[in-house]
Order: sequence, then structure tokens, then C-alpha cells
Amino acid sequence: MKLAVVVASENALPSAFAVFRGIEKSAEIAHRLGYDGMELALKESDEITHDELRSILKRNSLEISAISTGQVFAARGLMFTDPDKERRQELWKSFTGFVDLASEFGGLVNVGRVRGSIGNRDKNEAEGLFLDLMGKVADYAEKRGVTIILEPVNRYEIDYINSVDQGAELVRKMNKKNFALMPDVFHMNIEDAHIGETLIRNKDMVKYVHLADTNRLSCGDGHMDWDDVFSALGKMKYQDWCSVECFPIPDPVTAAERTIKFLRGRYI
Ligand code: LER
Ligand code: MN
Repeated sequence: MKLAVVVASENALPSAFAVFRGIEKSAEIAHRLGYDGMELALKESDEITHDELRSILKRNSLEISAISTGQVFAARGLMFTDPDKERRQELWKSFTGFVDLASEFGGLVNVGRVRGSIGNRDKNEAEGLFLDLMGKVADYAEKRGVTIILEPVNRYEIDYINSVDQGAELVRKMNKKNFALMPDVFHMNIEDAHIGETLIRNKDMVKYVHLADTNRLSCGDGHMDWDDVFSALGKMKYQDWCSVECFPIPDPVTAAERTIKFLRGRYI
């Protein structure tokens, strides 16, 4: 397993769930602390050029684990379930940019809150909008060797796809080989009755995992049953990325350092 940490641009809004802000300076710190990669939390794909990113990664011996897109929803209000044609077109443009970036860096694009909400609408109607646009994005991604990873997110943030089993059902409905699951154990603690058992039940679909403790602080600073999480990942023979998405509390460096000190050697 490889360990990444979530990094956003310097100007990301407080609503961006990132440990670090400022891609270049965070890369140096992530490498110094012993992380293998950075997950880039972007609101637009042109926040960094391919050339800039390539050189930052080379200088710091890091990989990109995935491109994540929560801010496309949180900062720009765009979502796959939006019935407005122009806003869906804007989302398509952004996502083709994210896929192009991921085709060189990491090969994974996350879909968390940006999948959108259902609200007062009929669920099938909203889901139809999701499947239609996401199907087109997945086809575009497949041609570029990129997989889209769907992240179930707890009910207090979004009203559509909260548990990992609900995510798995949507992955089956989508039925594309480059559309997979990305469990976040912080959300699973709220939504899934058993974290380890649920991961194992859906093991063939899990391509990426988000880590934070139950209070979203550094791993080890809450009451998550980490033995259960990592024994499940071990039984699944999970070899892909675990990415740290804890709050930058008390500050980004301390949060990232406490997490890696807790995980390295013991679990990863
Ligand atoms: C949101 O809570 C989250 O976990 C992100 O990774 C997705 O937007
Ligand atoms: Mn997450």
C-alpha cells in the first residue's frame, strides 16, 4: 500500500477538505514526512500545468495518487445531477480537463460531493441525469486509461450515495470497467454498520481509500478501529493508495506528521 496526503491550491476555500494548501511547498513537506504521493484537490484542471506538476513531482520524488474534485461542488456549485444543460456542459468541460491531467498523473479522478444531490426530486430522475453525464465522462476516461472513483459521503454533506453498499449498487448500475469505488473510512464510520466487513464485501470494486479518524482528526486521534480497517484491507490484498484527508488541526504539518507516525510500521 502507498500513502498519500490531500493537497489543494493556496487559494482553496475553507470548504476544501485538504490537509495542505499550496502545491509546491506542500510537496516538499509531504516528501520530508515520508509520504509517497499527493492527492490533488482541484476546482479546475488548469490550476496547475502538466509541466509544472511533472517538475514538482520529480524534485520531490512523489507521485500523484488521484485528482479529487469536491471543490467543483463546494466552490462552484456544479453537480452531475443538475438538470441545467449549461451547467452540465461546464461540468463536462472541467471533468475532461481532470481526466486529461489524470491520464499523465495517477490515472484516477474522484467523484465525491460533485455527484450532486436529489433534493425534492424523484430519485430515478436525478440518478438518470447522473448516469447519463457520468457515462460520457467514463467513456472519455476509458480512452485515456483513467478510472473514475465514486466516494460515498455521509448524509450530513449530501443526500445521494451515503453508504459504501449504496455506492456499490451505483457502480453495478453504471457497469463500466473504469468506474469503481473509493471508500472514506470517516464517512463509513457514520454510514456503514461494519467497516471491515463492508470493505471485504465490496473488495473487487475498491480502488482507493480515504483515511481520517472518526472525528476527522489525524489517524490515531479518534476512536476508529484501525485494526479492523487494516485487517480488512490485508484480507482483500489491497495494494493501492490510502490517502490522508484529515483536518489540518492543530496545523497541517502536525496533522500530517501525527498521522504518518501512527500508520507507518504499524499498518502501512
Ligand atoms: C467530503 O467529505 C470528502 O470526503 C471528500 O473526499 C469528497 O468531497
Ligand atoms: Mn473523503
